Amino acid sequence: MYRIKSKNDYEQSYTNALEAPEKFWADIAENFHWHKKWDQVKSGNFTDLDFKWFTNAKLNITENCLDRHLEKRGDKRALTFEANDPNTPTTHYTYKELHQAVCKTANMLKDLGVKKGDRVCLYMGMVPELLFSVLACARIGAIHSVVFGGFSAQSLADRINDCECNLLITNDGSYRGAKSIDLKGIADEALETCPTIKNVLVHKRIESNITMKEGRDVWWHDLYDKASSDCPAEVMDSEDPLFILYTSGSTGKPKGLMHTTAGYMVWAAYTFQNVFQTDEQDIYWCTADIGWITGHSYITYGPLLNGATTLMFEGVPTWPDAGRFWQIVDKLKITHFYTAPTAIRALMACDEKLVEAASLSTLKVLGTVGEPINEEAWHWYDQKVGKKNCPIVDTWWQTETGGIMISTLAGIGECIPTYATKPLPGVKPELVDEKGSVIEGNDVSGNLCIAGSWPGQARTVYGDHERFKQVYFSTYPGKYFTGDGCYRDKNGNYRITGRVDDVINVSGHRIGTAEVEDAIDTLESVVETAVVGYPHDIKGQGIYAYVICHSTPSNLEEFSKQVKDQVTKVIGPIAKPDKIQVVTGLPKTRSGKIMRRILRKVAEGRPDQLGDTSTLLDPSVVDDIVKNAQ
Ligand code: 7RM
Repeated sequence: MYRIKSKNDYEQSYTNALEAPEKFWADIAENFHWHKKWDQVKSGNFTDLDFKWFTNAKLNITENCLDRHLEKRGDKRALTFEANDPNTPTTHYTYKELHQAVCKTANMLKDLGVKKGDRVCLYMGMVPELLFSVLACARIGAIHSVVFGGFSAQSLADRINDCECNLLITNDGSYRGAKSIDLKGIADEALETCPTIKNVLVHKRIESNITMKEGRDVWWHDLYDKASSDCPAEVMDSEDPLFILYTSGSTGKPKGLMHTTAGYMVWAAYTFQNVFQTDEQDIYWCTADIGWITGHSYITYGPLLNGATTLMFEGVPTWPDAGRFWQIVDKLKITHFYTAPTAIRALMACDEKLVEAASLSTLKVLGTVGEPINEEAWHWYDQKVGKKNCPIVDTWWQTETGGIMISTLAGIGECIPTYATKPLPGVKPELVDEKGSVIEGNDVSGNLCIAGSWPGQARTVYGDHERFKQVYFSTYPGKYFTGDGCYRDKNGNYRITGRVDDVINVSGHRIGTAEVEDAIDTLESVVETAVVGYPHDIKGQGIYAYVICHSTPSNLEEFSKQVKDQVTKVIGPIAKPDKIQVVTGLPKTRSGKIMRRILRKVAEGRPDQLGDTSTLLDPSVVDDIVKNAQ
């Protein structure tokens, strides 16, 4: 097996992975089921951007998630589903049952004409059928592209069109707390501009009045009940694409990061096992949505590859009340709980009695992901949830990295509030200064880069390898640039300080300032927009938009609502600006670049720290901005 058991063991593994990576990763890969083993463990580099792992090996990831466990764990619970409504009975699927469900789903996809290499878009609520669909795609070699159910019709259409999906799987609607989301209605709107979609497979979750388009739309239950539960796995090459997942960056539209089969599998499995340290009887719960990378790697693939029991929760932390998470922990005897700082901060702001009413005695390990955790939230999590008795793993990673890169290993490493601490074996973090020089030694800060390839790394931006190169490998040639700032303390522990580019992290969701600006600019009354992030007590960062209008709006409140509605329409509610300021000009340099530093300081409420503004074309715009700050 590949479980690290002690601090010494970690140090030894780290050294081995550094000094003899081929042997190190081959030994780990031996634990999986292969139709054919690799010719070479690792090849390529960060200059030619042709890195590959386990070349020419043949496998199917779902055989490793499911079939491989049937003999030893066939009757063990693989998946538990907790519905939005607390009165709905919890459902469980054993490994045998999940295997059958995935095979049936895979056969449905085949009946609809889906073939190896085809792209399938999944726009669904957090229901078991979403997880079945993800694995069904992998079973037959189709590439899944999951789009978070909170995105707008336009965002969905952009993602479908970018990778030319031919099947969309959706729900009639989904439940989220007291609300329901009209997924099929939004999908119908999106599909008006998606010529490549041939069929829509609709799983019924809510009883809503939707229209089924003749010849295009089919009901899940009509096909599922008839589908055979026998579906041999497609034999895939190690570097065949497994999935595409869109994420925002500094510029332009979201990028479709592409992950391939073998490297991703090994990384998801290895990092899950070592960071969380689950035992056979444990019950693991990650509260993310499968629409994000965390839900791919740590609800779906990581836990199942290790034969763990994974919980999927449909609802939200604050409904019917803000004790829901804690009630679920007690009810389902959760041992490992993995959530985002934003959820912790939101629950921390609610009545303490709700968390105190729960026993939480089954918990062994807590985790956080998605954004920097502040000291106060860390201690609340440690005391109120962990009862000072559970290690907290602060896991730093990205959509691009496929799995956890820097984190404490539960029960093995040191837990330091606000620190991700140490890199996983195979990860070489480097701090780099503005000029691109590596900053050696400890007690230093810089831009976080990773020096060489690791198995779980995204291989490209779908359909745009040049953009992949430009975004991640051109700032510091020969290194992968993460976009994050980082501090390394005197003992070599890493603390991620946040994005250093034009990406805002709102409640753990990545939002590009350019995307929000483009959305607002589509309003006819708007000339130009500049968007920045500012510190927000619950969300981590809020969105602040400075907008220049053709003529000053007569009703500012109404105008703000228009702006918010437009962003919701173009991107989705997660990108809605919190503050909107109408301005007459933006602080631009002589070369026409917006000086965002100034806008950030004003948004932060620190107009006293603007610094040097002498290079501005018209420094007087700053006075106006400061005077009318929100
Ligand atoms: C897993 C995920 C990635 C960005 C990343 C960081 C931030 C994630 C942490 C964190 C501080 C953490 N993927 N981030 N984890 N910052 N501490 N433990 O979130 O692609 O959606 O976002 O999230 O800025 O670059 S992601």
